[in-house]
Amino acid sequence: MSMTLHFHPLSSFCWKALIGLYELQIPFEKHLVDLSSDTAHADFARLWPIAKFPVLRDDARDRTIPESTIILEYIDGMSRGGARLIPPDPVRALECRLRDRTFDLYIHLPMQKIVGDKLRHEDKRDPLGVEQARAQMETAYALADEQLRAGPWAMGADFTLADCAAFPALFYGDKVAPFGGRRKNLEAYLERLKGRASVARVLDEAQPYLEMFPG
Ligand SMILES: N[C@@H](CCC(=O)N[C@@H](CS)C(=O)NCC(=O)O)C(=O)O
Repeated sequence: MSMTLHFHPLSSFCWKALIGLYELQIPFEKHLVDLSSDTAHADFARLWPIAKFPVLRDDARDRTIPESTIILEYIDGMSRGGARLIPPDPVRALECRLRDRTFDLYIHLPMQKIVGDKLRHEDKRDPLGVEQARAQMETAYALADEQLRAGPWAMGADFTLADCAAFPALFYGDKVAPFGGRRKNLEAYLERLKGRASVARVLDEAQPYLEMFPG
């Protein structure tokens, strides 16, 4: 097998890549990176100096692909059955990428900011940054809730890159900045996502690690 995903089962951005890999049924191996080990961190940083996972290594093509969105763009079209994560129509493809960016930048990253802040020593906390992160998530929740009025998926009938991005952002987002009871479309969408086979598999595999989540 030529492709290896360097990952951690609790990492939300790894969930995004895994959902896409499972959706397209791409064969790959997993390498769990324990960033608390200096050696593992150094090895990983040699692969991708930014040292954030997921990173996909494709030995057959001698390519190293970091960044969850880029990984999903890379594997799109590799599936045997021809399933795609990006709509073929260029206008819809652009909208799909915009929704992917919106989930990542305005829900997922602020969620990480809030979680990261909880992990800091009290005198290193950033209350203003956390307040801004919460406000940004609220704005993005409202936008996504409106866009999901029709559903069932972020781009309508087909499951796409935007849904891969949505699940980890909303799953962890709802834990640190709950939208349940307030954003009905988003709430129903999160439940639909949990029922999707690729997502259910990711959640199942993460189960033993979930209690480590500090949010
Ligand atoms: N923009 C990146 C974000 C990746 C990211 O933030 N990964 C986190 C885990 S969810 C990570 O590697 N954290 C470890 C660290 O920052 O040391 C992507 O989409 O892949």
